[in-house]
Amino acid sequence: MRAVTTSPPADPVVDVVLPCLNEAEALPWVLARIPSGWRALVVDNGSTDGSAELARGLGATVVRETRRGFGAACHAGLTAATADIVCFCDCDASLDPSLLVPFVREVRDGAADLVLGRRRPQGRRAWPAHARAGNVALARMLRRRTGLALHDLGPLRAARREPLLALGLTDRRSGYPLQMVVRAADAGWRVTEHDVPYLPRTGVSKVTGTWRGTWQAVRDMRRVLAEPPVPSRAPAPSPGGTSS
Ligand SMILES: Nc1nc2c(ncn2[C@@H]2O[C@H](COP(=O)(O)OP(=O)(O)OP(=O)(O)O)[C@@H](O)[C@H]2O)c(=O)[nH]1
Ligand SMILES: [Mg+2]
Repeated sequence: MRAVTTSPPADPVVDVVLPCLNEAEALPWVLARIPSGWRALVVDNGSTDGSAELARGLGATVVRETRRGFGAACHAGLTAATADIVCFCDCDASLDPSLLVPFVREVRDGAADLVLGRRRPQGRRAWPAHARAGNVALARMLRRRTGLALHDLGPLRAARREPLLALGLTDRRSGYPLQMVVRAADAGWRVTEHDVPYLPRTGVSKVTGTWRGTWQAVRDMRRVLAEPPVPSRAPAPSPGGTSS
């Protein structure tokens, strides 16, 4: 495996937010796939397995977030980012961050405002059946709520930093990725979706592999879908209506 021992770029063109809770096993694989010139922002959410030290040693910038929750970690990364374009990727080696290169190009070229990866599971272990079924139902509700022809709420995504901050996202748990899409749609962003391979995660499953995690995620998502449209401080980053 390619070792990443360079220091983080001082003036990154892209920041990649990597929410991380005990992902020491996966970190070398993930960080080796960050495109050169981009900065890996590993948001350590209270890991006890040495993830933070390992990430730093592999050349990533480590942000600490003491409040638990996927959304808390993602939002801490977004707040710490400085690049014009910010990407998100899980830190469990289920998704290859190098696949973000065309996503970033699409945002930079002004062809889309938010680009999402539609997870295509590689093998049965990648996505438990109950999680897959839940995702299908959720995508249906999302299409009804936003009018966007989306099929997944994948964690691999890219958008411009300042408009993302202006969405004023408030969810700090599993509803964060859904709230991002709903508010972007309400603000008239063009949201696109592209297939990405979804690999069996490395390390211990925390959400979709457990009933408790799945149940909490469903509750968080329901709450977000029930929110009335929020008058947005975030106009579409570039001219144009929504498409997919
Ligand atoms: N679940 C969870 N994940 C967090 C948290 N903070 C950071 N993360 C990271 O967020 C990413 C997504 O979480 P995962 O546990 O992979 O969630 P998932 O992909 O839905 O389900 P599994 O891969 O089956 O656990 C991983 O990189 C986690 O390490 C947190 O408080 N809870
Ligand atoms: Mg995962």
